[in-house]
This record gives sequence, structure tokens and C-alpha cells, in this order.
Amino acid sequence: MTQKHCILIGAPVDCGKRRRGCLMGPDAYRTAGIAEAITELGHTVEDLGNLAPRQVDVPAPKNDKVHKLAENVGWTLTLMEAAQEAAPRGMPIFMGGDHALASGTVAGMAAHAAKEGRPFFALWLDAHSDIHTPDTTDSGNLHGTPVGYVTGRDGFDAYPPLPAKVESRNICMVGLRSVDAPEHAILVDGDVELVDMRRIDEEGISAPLQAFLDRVEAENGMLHVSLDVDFLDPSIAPAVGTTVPGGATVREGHLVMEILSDSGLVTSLDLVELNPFLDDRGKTANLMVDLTASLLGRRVFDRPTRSKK
Ligand code: HAR
Ligand code: MN
Ligand code: MN
Ligand code: MN
Repeated sequence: MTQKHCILIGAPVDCGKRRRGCLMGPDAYRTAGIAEAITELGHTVEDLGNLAPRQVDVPAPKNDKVHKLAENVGWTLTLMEAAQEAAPRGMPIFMGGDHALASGTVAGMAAHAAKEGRPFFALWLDAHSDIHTPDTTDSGNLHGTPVGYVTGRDGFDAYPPLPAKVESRNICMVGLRSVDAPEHAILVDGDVELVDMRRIDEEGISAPLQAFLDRVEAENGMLHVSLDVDFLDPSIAPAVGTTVPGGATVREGHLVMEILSDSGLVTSLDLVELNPFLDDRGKTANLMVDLTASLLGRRVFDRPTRSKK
């Protein structure tokens, strides 16, 4: 694959839910050797270190369950700016941090695509759809809302105005198996591409992914990948607060990354929800780094793999 300049951006966001520990994520990826894995593949790496949230004041949320609104808004501002600063220079890799960070990274990357005059697409690899708003969330955990924000749903008045709204038809969610009722209601009437675990069981993970990538390519789009640890089955990726059984296998995870790599379409990546406090001797951090390496071109063999007779 062509050489990339990868820009590692530490986003120790821990305000998107109550259970703490995701703030240790960026350093766990560094400990697992993310920079070395990338340079080994022939790419260059720059590590911007860990960012901090902008300090902001916000009005009290209407829904009093909402947890740490000001800090979430502050992170959104910081990361929206960081994405737009990094994107013209290389491929940003946002090391989370919980999924609340995607409100900033996705909004920032969408703004960058708009500046480039290119359509923006997002691949959401997650057990959850994260399309709540601060009004519909029952947990009050804002890591369940980034898709709601970037698609321009109502209820985000405390957040910065979106520089560029993401078209819901340009989002593909893969790995779904935990969707709340208000999210279900929005999704069944909408045009987000939905690939739940049943569809993966029946069709395999490759066909629906390829169909989405064909659209990205046909429209010369920019593609952001948001990889939530809980996309993977908890038996292989235990370091996450919101485990949901029945997730992607090691091979399904790698296959997605290898297909993405072959496509050459990915322009930015989030690694989210890793909680190193819950890990088993670094196995989840290591797997996330291995998946990142597959996305950036690590292979056993180049295709075709059939041996020549
Ligand atoms: N839908 C649930 C809620 O809103 C769980 C959201 C969990 N989100 C993440 N990221 N772990 O996908 O509380
Ligand atoms: Mn998520
Ligand atoms: Mn999730
Ligand atoms: Mn919920």
C-alpha cells in the first residue's frame, strides 16, 4: 500500500460514561507498540501526545441524567479543531478515550472533507448505534450520542454548531447488537446502512462492507472509521465497560481491516472505548494495535493466496 503519514492523537476522554478508565487508553496503545507497528509497515508516524478538553460553561441540560455535559462539549471543541489541523498533513489516528470523542473527530473530519469538496462517509464498527441525543438518552452517558450529533439531530444546543452535517445515508454501522428503543425508532425510519450481527452471520462480513466501500469509491469520498472495542466479542476483547456477547471474531475484525486496507479509502481512524483497567495482560490493547496494523497494510501474504501449482 502507498506510504502514509500517520498522526497519533491522544484523546483521553473519560466523560462519556460513568465507569472510569478510558483515560488510560492512549498510553495503553503506546505501550502495546502502536507507533512501532506502523513504522514497521513503512509509514511515518508523528505522535501529538495527549490533548485536553477546552474549558467551557454550558447551561444545565434539560435531561438531568446527562453526565458531564461541559466536559463533553469541551472535548468536542478540542478534537474538532485537532482533526482539521491534522487532516491536511496526513492520516489522523485518534487514540481514545471513550466514544464521546467521535463528536469532535467525526465533525472535524467532515468539515475537512467539505473544505476539500469531497463527500464524507463514516464506518461505525460497534455493538451500539450511538445515535441518541442528550434528550433521548436514558443512561445520560454521552458516549451513546456522537452519531446523533454529527447527523444534526435536535438536542445538542450546548454543543458547537456543526461545520458540516454528516449525511445519514453515508454512514454504515457494522456489528450492531444493542440498540435502545429511541435509537431503533430513528434507525428503522432512516437511511443509515445497518449491518447487525444476524446479517453478518447470514451474509458474512465482507459482502455488506464491500457494497458500502463501492459507494465511497464511486463518489470519491473520504472515509472515517470509528472502531469501538465492543464491536469485538468480549471473549477476545474484554477491556471495555459495555460488553455485549456475540460480537465479531478475531478473523472478522482482521478481515474488515484488510478489506479496508485494500480499498485505500480510509482517511482517518478512531480507536475507542478501550478501558485498560479492565484488560487481561494487555490482550485487548494488543488486538486493537494488530487491527490497526492490518488496516495499514500488514499481511501474511498478498492476494491471491492460492499456491501456484
Ligand atoms: N445505548 C446505551 C446508552 O445509551 C449504551 C451506549 C453504549 N455506547 C458505547 N459505545 N459503549 O458504543 O447508554
Ligand atoms: Mn460506541
Ligand atoms: Mn459500543
Ligand atoms: Mn440507553
